[in-house]
Amino acid sequence: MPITEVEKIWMDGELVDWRDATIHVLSHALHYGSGVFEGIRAYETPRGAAVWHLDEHLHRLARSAKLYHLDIPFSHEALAEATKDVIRANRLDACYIRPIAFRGYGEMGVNPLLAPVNVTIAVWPWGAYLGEEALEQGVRIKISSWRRNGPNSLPSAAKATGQYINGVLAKIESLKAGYDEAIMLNEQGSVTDGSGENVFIVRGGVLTTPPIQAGCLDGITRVAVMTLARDLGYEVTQENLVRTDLYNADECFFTGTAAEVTPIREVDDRVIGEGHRGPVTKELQGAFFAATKGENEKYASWLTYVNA
Ligand code: PPE
Repeated sequence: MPITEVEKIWMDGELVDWRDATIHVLSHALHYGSGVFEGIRAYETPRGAAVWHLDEHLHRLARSAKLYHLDIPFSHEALAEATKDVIRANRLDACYIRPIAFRGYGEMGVNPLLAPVNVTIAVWPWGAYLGEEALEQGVRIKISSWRRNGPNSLPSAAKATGQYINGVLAKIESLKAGYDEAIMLNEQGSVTDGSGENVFIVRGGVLTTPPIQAGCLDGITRVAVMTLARDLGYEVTQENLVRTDLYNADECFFTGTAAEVTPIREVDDRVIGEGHRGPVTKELQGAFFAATKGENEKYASWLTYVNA
């Protein structure tokens, strides 16, 4: 998806011009995938831009960094302020936010421990991840022939840049085969997640999503949607799923910061439910967007106002 350029990027404590936010080709992270990152969104609300679950995202960034012994030279509070600053500097009402902490320039070789750590936060307007029409019509997905990296190889508890090369394989395979997105199974054959989304099914009015131990990212949208669903009176369970659970579901959908709540209308050429967005998915999408836009006071604590 092409990037929409804005004016400023926060880089190691300063706001720099978009074009000046560059790094050296011998940066450690480029060669060894030694970075940790987040994907966050800010939404337009009647009180201006508000960041969705900012603290949770920064906590997950810290957990990812801990796994790789990467010391982020900025506090949680400093990164939260920087996020608000860069949104204000670019005068954006709604945007995607990409903080990344990575091993920079100065050392070569796999050992990352002596390389400097750089931190940047970029923001830009980013529409619907899988296309605007996907939010209503749903997407067609393929179960990938590539297995998801497991807890003792590249642990999905961390959101590290190098780990995404696993999802890149699955995504390419699905696109070349004519689908919109992939879902990966783990080595045991249980469903994990998409290349950039968690997955839910609806069966007889009950929502089920794989447990994070299956090998999916501990998605922040996943947790928010579980809460929204329970608050709407739905039973929600976390259970291992096999591919036929997806084929036979009444409804199926993705969640993610970028993907938001995206219906899945086909899995491996099997039509799910009526072949378009189902009623439970629609209701959850409505609840999700109402919360992101600050229209539901119950979830006010999920938003951090940029101009508070
Ligand atoms: N699984 C994966 C593998 C994943 O990358 C994401 C986020 C999720 C699940 C959902 O997590 P959360 O955003 O916390 O609800 N993917 C991010 C990056 C996508 C990209 O293409 O880059 C995102 O949605 O920001």
